[in-house]
Amino acid sequence: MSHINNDNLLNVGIEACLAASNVIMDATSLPRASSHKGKTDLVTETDVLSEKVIKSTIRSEFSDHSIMAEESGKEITQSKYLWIIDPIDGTTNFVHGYPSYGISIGLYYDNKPLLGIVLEMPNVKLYTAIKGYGAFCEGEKIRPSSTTSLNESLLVTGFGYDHLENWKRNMELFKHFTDITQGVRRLGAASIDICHAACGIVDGYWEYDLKPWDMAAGIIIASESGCRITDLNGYDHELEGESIVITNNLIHDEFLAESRPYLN
Ligand code: LIP
Repeated sequence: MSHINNDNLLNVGIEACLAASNVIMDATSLPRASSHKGKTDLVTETDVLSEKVIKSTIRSEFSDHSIMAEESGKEITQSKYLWIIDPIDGTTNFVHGYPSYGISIGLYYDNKPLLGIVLEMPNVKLYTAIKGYGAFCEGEKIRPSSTTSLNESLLVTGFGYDHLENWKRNMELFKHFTDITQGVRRLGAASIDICHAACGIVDGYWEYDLKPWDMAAGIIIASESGCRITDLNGYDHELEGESIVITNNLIHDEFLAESRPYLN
């Protein structure tokens, strides 16, 4: 299987993202009816339509590629290319009109991260990265912050829909880090939170129980900007792993040390 030009792959991904963003922006002036996938896990017709537009744009160029998408699931082929799609990350925010949601499209080749695209909305900002070529926001190269200690840091986290052991454990972490930092935010869209760490708006992010589509693109953008990424135990992060920690690297060891007493 021949390698496809990375710029071509990125351009098709961006085209898919922008087409879906039109669907989402058009929907913001309409009532946002939602149905429940779980107690607090919402889905809207706009999530489904955004996903259809992204998949048809990708399929029109790469009909044989594999796709994993939040609403329609997996379509695995022989291809080594796997597109991992979240059509609206931060759906709860979108439903309520809270201004932090976006589109996340990651591409993996042979199970390794290749490129990532996150479109932050409604204040539109496009984050992109190709493995080995750095990370960009609106075409400008991005770097993480240079904050060196937790007591000077602003962090962000999130809470999953299943209010079980990890959710309770994260409430304890939230309390502890709120106590020893300049603050912890909970904004509701992992892909946006991760891009904010990648460009230095926050100094670190952590979360339990994310789905691959919440973080696949963000992970590539954050690692290409120079962030450090592990799980909460300090081990290499895995897309199907239980937890993720992304920092500017300078506060990472202190963050892990402060987390340790709260981990199972
Ligand atoms: C959301 C994530 C968020 C997490 C939520 C949910 P969704 O994704 O972006 O970080 O805290 O539980 O998983 O469901 O809006 O695509």
